[in-house]
Amino acid sequence: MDHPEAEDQDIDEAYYGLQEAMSGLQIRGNKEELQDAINKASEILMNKDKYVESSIKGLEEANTNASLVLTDKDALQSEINKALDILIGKMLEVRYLGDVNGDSKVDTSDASFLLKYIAELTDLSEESLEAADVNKDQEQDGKDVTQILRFSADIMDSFND
Ligand SMILES: [Ca+2]
Ligand SMILES: [Ca+2]
Repeated sequence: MDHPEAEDQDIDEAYYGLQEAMSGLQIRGNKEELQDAINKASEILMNKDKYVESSIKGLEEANTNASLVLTDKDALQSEINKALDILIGKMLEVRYLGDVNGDSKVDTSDASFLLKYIAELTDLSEESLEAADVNKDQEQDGKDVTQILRFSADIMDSFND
């Protein structure tokens, strides 16, 4: 123990080396989930017409941010998680055009919800009204019901045919 200080320094160096190695592990955070979410979000964004416009607001921005994190070699796991949370949150808000009752499907029950609204038997939320206006003429009427029924019966692939 002639040079106790030198020894301390060695320990310090070893400690910092370990810390660096550990942050190195952190840097190689798992990006698989993020990649999956980005793929799904990109698919939605490529088929914007299928969705209620206001429901995909903010998705593009969240997807762009997530993509930046994905390509950032130094991205920490915490940053990856944050980007993933935001992106998934935005995707949960996404709603199909024609999905009047908001159950993530477009089928005959959406047509009957809309019929009840037209007959003034029920009220619909702002978002449901936007989802109901499938031909985007700013009105919820029989034409939309017909299109939803045709869509449900697979007679049309999208509301833009
Ligand atoms: Ca539905
Ligand atoms: Ca309409």
